[in-house]
Amino acid sequence: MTTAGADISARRLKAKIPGPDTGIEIKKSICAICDPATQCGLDVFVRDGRVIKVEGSEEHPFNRGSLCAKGAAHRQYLYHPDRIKTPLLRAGPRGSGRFEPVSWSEALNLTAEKLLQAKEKFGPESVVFFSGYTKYPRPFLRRLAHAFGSPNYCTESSTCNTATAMAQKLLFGRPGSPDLPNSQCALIWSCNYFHSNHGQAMALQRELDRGLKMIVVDPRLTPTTAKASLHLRLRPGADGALALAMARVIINEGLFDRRFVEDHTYGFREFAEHVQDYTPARGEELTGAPAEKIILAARMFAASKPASLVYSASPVVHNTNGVQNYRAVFSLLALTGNYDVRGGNLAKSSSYLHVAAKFATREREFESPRPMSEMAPMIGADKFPVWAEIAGGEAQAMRLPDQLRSGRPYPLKALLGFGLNYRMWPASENFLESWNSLDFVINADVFMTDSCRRADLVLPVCTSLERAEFRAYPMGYAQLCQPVIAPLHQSRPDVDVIYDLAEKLCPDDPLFKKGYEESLNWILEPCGLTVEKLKNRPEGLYVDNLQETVERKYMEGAATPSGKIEFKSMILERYGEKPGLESLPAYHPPRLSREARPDLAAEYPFILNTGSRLPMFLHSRLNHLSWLRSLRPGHPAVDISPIDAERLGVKAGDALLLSTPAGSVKVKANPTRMALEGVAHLYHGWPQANANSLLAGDYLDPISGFPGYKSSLCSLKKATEGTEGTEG
Ligand SMILES: Nc1nc2c(c(=O)[nH]1)N[C@H]1C(S)=C(S)[C@@H](COP(=O)(O)OP(=O)(O)OC[C@H]3O[C@@H](n4cnc5c(=O)[nH]c(N)nc54)[C@H](O)[C@@H]3O)O[C@H]1N2
Ligand SMILES: Nc1nc2c(c(=O)[nH]1)N[C@H]1C(S)=C(S)[C@@H](COP(=O)(O)OP(=O)(O)OC[C@H]3O[C@@H](n4cnc5c(=O)[nH]c(N)nc54)[C@H](O)[C@@H]3O)O[C@H]1N2
Ligand SMILES: [Mo]
Repeated sequence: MTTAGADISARRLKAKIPGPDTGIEIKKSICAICDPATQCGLDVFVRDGRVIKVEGSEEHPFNRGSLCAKGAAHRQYLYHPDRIKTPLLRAGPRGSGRFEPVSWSEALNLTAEKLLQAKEKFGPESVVFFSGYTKYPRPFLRRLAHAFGSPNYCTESSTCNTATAMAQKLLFGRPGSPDLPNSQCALIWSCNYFHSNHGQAMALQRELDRGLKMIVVDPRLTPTTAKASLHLRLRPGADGALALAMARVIINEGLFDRRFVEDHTYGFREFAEHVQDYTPARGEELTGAPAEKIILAARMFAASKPASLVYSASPVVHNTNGVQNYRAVFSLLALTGNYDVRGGNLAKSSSYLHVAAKFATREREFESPRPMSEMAPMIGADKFPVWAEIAGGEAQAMRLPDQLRSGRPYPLKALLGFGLNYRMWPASENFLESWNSLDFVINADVFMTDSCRRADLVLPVCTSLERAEFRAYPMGYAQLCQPVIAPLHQSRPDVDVIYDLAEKLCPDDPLFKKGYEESLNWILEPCGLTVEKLKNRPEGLYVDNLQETVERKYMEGAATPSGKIEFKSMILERYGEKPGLESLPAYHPPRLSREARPDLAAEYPFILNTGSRLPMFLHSRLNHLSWLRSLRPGHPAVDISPIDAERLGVKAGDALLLSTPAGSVKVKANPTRMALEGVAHLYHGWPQANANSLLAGDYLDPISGFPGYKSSLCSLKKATEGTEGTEG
């Protein structure tokens, strides 16, 4: 090469331009830092087996070239010094943090030995299989648990999405998703895509540009509320009261779809009576949203045809009356005949990992090799029978601490976790303490987390850039990414660990015997995709032969006991109208609220609301990255309204002691107009200020078992030198 040529190449290298001269290659992958409805296509720039840059893939239909701050921090995530480098076996007392490296074969043999020992002595149900927020290994982990004979496969979905699906199942029999491109008006009930899902945010923005009207229900001011035609600003947890007040306007003003209600619903008369208590004035009193706005919103929603409901996996159901509240909200779709119609919410079946991608797979059959009836009752079946009946065959992990402590209805002896984060549980420290009754705890994670430090055996797994994983996208797109670099250190993909364990735990399982790729081929057979086809298109492909959208499937009978859409749930009728389990969507204020506990409200005058998404963090998994921390300096912080800050006499960055009856943490004040007066918003996932140490372990919704993360009571006091929270 000439000197000039070498000079140009050096400049091209510095600019990270791919080509033979620079040795930089672009490889296709996906960003699995978020999961799974939020995964962006990635162009990964690789040189000498090292990732030197990441960009969003232009051609990817989900993110169309864009990438959020989290994805852009990929290199720091991948190469972080806290990555677990080898399997580690505890070498001191549990929790001492002393470990010694062991080989993978030792680690897997020991895991199998301990799990089989527990099975032999206490039955297969004594082994718990858990997956944290990571979704891609789930069908394989669930099959492993059930093939082993344990009904105790559980996941982070004990706090996310399942309760929202349950609310819809009780009402419609089958969940649906908003069909925004054909909608005139979207009622966005607690969703802030602009912070939680930038791919969906771009899609929503396209519809707003087209002229979609948007009503947003949210306690805070957010980028979504800023774009709304109407914003209903309610107190957290008051959703049911607001929805019932809107339903009353729609019914009493005759704005409902009479034909649809008469022909296809059950319990309308009782529902219409039930809502009469919720006058607009009472709605205002119970929720804080002005009566005239409640009337306006109801009229606007009912008058727009078709109209859809954008809902979330979490905030509404993170309340102690969450499922009932969302049932009341979804009833608005039923009242207005906007269920399972174009432009309303279309009932769809999930293709893979809860994504309705319009192609058929055998995921369900794969993950359930044995009927639940052949196994012991799952964890939580005693306390949350509705969950056990309709949640889809996962154990309710929020009951794990109690069953560990009591050994009832049967003892639990071993826990195999993939990305288990103990701070996800309310009363997190109590959950940790309950591990004392376990003979063996294994946790597989990317990073050496505090949960790993409490385990007996730690397994290093790799990130999406180092593994092959299959993803489905709602636009009928599918992708099987391939590793763009070899797994770092001795880390391995979760699924490889699962398949190796299957060889030892259920050696006769016909699909495990065939391996991961053949299993995928089996799962994908109905839609004609094969691993080979997918490998040839690492950037992903549109699937042929998508299923046609069929509307009004309820005409042939809804998947409910009555065969109709149920304002009054026949499933819940069987539970004897117990408080919280009423067959009509009853409203109960949050169990810890001024309304329910006036005795506590004087000492704890603020509403505590935890976990509203911040664009640069994701639960517990990114707060150790300095690039992302620099985007919100001074964190962990509590967001409060400037009015409250003034009353408390604090400025941005001042220390505050945030206390509840369950615990206290020290945080910085962050006065912001986004926060509603009287509400303290705290992000979750921080070791130094764990939001979930502030809640009691039984602060759960009686239908779903979901924790009331979004509404309880707290106090805020300016902290002086030496003030300490109770959780480190
Ligand atoms: N207070 C409060 N608590 C909440 C919420 C809230 O709003 N407020 N939200 C709830 C909701 S909706 C959710 S979804 C949960 C999420 O709860 P968590 O499961 O706690 O989520 P993360 O912290 O993202 O991930 C857990 C672990 O997975 C590890 N991990 C990352 N990638 C992989 C991988 O590929 N394989 C394996 N094996 N491990 C991996 C991470 O390093 C991390 O240690 O939190 C719930 N908790
Ligand atoms: N950056 C980032 N993105 C994420 C995540 C993350 O941790 N970080 N987590 C992912 C996961 S697991 C989930 S489940 C989704 C959640 O996704 P979203 O639901 O879109 O996000 P949130 O910020 O949790 O909640 C949306 C809005 O609900 C409001 N809200 C809070 N409490 C209540 C309430 O009681 N009633 C009503 N009506 N509204 C309330 C909040 O003010 C917030 O603006 O985000 C996903 N995306
Ligand atoms: Mo979630």
